[in-house]
Amino acid sequence: MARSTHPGACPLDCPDTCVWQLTVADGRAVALRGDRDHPFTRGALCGKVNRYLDAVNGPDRLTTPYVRTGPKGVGRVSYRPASWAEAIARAATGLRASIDRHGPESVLPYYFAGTMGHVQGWTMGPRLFAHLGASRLDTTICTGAAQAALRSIYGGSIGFEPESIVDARLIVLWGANPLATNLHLWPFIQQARERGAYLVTIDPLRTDSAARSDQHVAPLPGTDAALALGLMRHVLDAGAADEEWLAAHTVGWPELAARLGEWPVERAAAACGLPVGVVRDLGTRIATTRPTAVRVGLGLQRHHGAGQAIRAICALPLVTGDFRYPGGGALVSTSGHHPIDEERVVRPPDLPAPPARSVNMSRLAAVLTGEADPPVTSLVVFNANPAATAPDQNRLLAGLRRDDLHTVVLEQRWTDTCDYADVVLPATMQPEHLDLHSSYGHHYTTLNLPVTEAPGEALPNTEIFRRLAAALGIDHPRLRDSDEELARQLLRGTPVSFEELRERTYVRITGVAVGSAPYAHGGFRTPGGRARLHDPSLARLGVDPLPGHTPPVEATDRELARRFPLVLVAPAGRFLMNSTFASLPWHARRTGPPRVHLHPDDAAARGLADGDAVRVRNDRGAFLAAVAVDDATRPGLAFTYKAYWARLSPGRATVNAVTAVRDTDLGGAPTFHDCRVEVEPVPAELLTVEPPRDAEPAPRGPADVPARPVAQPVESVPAG
Ligand SMILES: Nc1nc2c(c(=O)[nH]1)N[C@H]1C(S)=C(S)[C@@H](COP(=O)(O)OP(=O)(O)OC[C@H]3O[C@@H](n4cnc5c(=O)[nH]c(N)nc54)[C@H](O)[C@@H]3O)O[C@H]1N2
Ligand SMILES: Nc1nc2c(c(=O)[nH]1)N[C@H]1C(S)=C(S)[C@@H](COP(=O)(O)OP(=O)(O)OC[C@H]3O[C@@H](n4cnc5c(=O)[nH]c(N)nc54)[C@H](O)[C@@H]3O)O[C@H]1N2
Ligand SMILES: [Mo]
Repeated sequence: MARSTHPGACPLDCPDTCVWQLTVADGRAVALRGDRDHPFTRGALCGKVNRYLDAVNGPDRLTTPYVRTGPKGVGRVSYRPASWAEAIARAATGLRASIDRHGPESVLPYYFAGTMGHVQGWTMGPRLFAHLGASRLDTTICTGAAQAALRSIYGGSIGFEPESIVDARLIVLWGANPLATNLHLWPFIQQARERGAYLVTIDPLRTDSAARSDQHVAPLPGTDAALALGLMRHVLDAGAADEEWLAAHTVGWPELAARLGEWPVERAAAACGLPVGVVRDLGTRIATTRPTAVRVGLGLQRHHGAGQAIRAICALPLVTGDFRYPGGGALVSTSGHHPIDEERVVRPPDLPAPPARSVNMSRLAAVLTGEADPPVTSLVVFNANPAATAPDQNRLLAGLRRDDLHTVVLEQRWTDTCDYADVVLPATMQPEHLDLHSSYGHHYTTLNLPVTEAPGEALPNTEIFRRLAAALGIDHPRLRDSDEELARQLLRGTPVSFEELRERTYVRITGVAVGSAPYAHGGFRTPGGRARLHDPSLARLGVDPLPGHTPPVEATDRELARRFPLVLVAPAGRFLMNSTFASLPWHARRTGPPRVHLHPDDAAARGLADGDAVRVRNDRGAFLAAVAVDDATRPGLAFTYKAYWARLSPGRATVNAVTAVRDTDLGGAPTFHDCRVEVEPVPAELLTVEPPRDAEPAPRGPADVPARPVAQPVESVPAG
C-alpha cells in the first residue's frame, strides 16, 4: 500500500491555525496529527480536529451537484442530483435574470470563514462578484466591532506578541475562553504561571478557562467598558499611570484622564454587578504588576456596546505602559500583522470592478425581507451556513423561502442553508485543494497543498467560480487564474515567496520577533504611530471620541425584562466549530443535545429540574432545549452553546431563532449575546428530533447528459 505523509494547515476559523501532518494511503486520507515542529501549535491538535477525517471521509460528503425540484425549506426531498453543466447553467441563468431585472447589486455573495484559507475563501468568488458589480459584503459577523475599535485605537488589528505571554506576571483573559477556542495558547499561559504569573478571567460564565484561573471575575454581560474605565481610574488614583510612555506614544491621555473622573470604582462596580472590593483589588493588582497581558476574546464584543468596550479594554495597557515589556499589552487579534492584502487580489488593476453598495452580512434577515433596495434576488453562499448561524433566524428563513430569490450554495455537506438553495454545488475539503493561511492568533503563514483526490465530482470553490464566470459568458484571464497563481498573487509584496512556502510549509511572515515587545517604542499603525485614546474622527459616526460605556440594549430594558426575565448568551462550544461538524456523530455525541444552562434559583422559580424540556422564547422566536441546572452563571443569566443545525434540532430551530438583527455601536457587528428570553416547560416528547425529509437520492435528471443552453454572453461589464 502506497503511504505518504504531507504537511498542511487546519482551515478552521480559529486563532491557532495549526500545522498538521496528513497520512495518505492509496489516495485516501487515513491519519492526521499535529506537526511537532510548529512553534505555536507544537504537535497537538484539538479534540474536534483530531476527528477531522470523519468530516473528510464521511459518507455524507456532497459528491455531485443538486438542483431543486420541490418547495424550499422542507429537506433533500426537494432536490435531485444534476450534472455540473446543468447545475452551473442554472446558477448562471438565475444570476443573469437578477442582473437583467434589478441590476447587478441585486446579487449578494454571502461568505465567511468556513475555511480561513485566502485562496478558497477570499479570492476568486469575491473577484467574480466585484467584477459583476454585485453588492459588496461587509463581513461583520465575527469581528466587525473589534476591527473598527482596533483601527481607531491601535490603527489596526495588532497587539502583544502571543508567544511573549510566557513573560507576563499578570494575565487577564477578558471575555475569552482559550480552553475551548484558542487551545494552543494555554501551554504558554501555563508556562507563565509556572514562573509565577497570576491568571484572572473576566467572563459572566464560569467557563473551563475561568474555573482553572486563579481568579474569576463575573461581570454582567455587556458591561466591560465600565469595568475597564473603573480599573483605569483606580490605576490613575494609585499613581500607576505611565505618564512618560503615555506622553511619548499616545494621543488623548489628558482627555481620557478627565473622563476617568466620572468613573470611580463604585460606579464601575455598580454598572457591572460586581462588589466594589473586587474591582478595587483587581485595579490594585493591575496597578502593581508589570508586565500585564490582556488577552481579549471576541465573546465580549457580541453586545451593543462592543466597540466602546474594546476601545476601553485596549486603553488599559496604554495607561499602565505595558507595551514597554515583552508579555505586556493587549491582544485581540494578530491579523493586522499579516502582510497579505486580499483586497489587491480581489480587485486586480486589470479587471474592471464597478462601484457597488455594501451590504452588512449580519443584517441578512432584514436584507432578505425588505431592507434592501434594490432587493436582493440572487444569493450565493459559500464557506458559511447562515440558516444556522445568522441572527433572527425566523425572519431569515422567511427571506430564504422567497419564491423570487435565487440561491446558490457551495458546500461540503448538506447543511441547513442547502435546504433553501436552488442549486447546491459540492466543494472540496482541505486535503483536496490548495490554500494559503494567515492566522489571527500567531505570526506564521502556512501553505496547504492538495494531496488527495476529491470525492465524486466535488470541486474547489475557485474552480466553481471559474466555471460560473464562463457560464456567465465572462472571458477574462483574471477569472481563469489557477489556485497556485492566486496564491502567488496573494504573496506578492510580502517577504515570502511561494517557492519558500512550498519548501518549508510555514514561515514566520510578520517581521515581529518571538517574545518581543513590538510596540515598546510606539509605532502603532495610526498615521502618526501613536495610539489614539481620543479619536475625534469617531464623532462623525455618532460615537464618543473617548472610550465610554454603551450599555447593552435588551439587558437594560426594564419593560422587556418583565416579559423576558433572563439574559441569554451563546458562546462557542468545545467540540464544534461554529456549525461545522454539528452533523458528525462523534462531534454531536461529545457536544450533546442543545441545553440551556440556568442558575438553580432561576430553575427553581420555574419549577424546572435538570434535564427538563423547555422552550426558550422571546418576540422573535423560540428554540427547544433541555435544562442544565448548574452554578456556572448568576441568577438572571442563562447560556447555551452556539451552532447546532436547525434541521437536526428539536423544533427545527437553533438559538439564533431568538437573537436579534441589531448593530453594535461601532463596526456594524451583530449582538448575539444582547438578548432577553423566557424559559418555559414543555412536554419531554418535544425534544425528540424528527429526521429531516431527506429521501434517498433520486436518479439523475434528464439534463444529466447535455448542458442546457448557457446564459447569453455579456458583451460588457455592467457600468458602475
Ligand atoms: N471549539 C471552538 N472553537 C472556536 C469556535 C467554536 O465554535 N468552537 N468559534 C471560533 C470563532 S468563529 C470565534 S469568533 C472564536 C471565538 O472565541 P472567543 O473569543 O473565545 O469567543 P466566544 O466563545 O464567543 O466568547 C468567549 C467568552 O466571552 C464570554 N462573554 C460573553 N459576553 C461577555 C461579556 O459581555 N463580557 C465578557 N467579559 N465576556 C463575555 C462568553 O461567556 C465566553 O465564555 O472562537 C473560534 N474558535
Ligand atoms: N448565537 C450565536 N450565533 C453566532 C455566534 C455566536 O457567538 N452566537 N458566533 C458568530 C460567529 S463568531 C461566526 S464567525 C459565525 C460563523 O458562522 P458561519 O460563517 O456560518 O460558519 P460555520 O457554521 O462554521 O459554517 C461554515 C460552512 O462552510 C463550509 N465550508 C468549509 N470550507 C469550505 C470550502 O472550502 N468551500 C465551501 N464551499 N464550503 C466550505 C462548512 O462545511 C460549513 O458548513 O457564526 C456566528 N453565529
Ligand atoms: Mo467568529
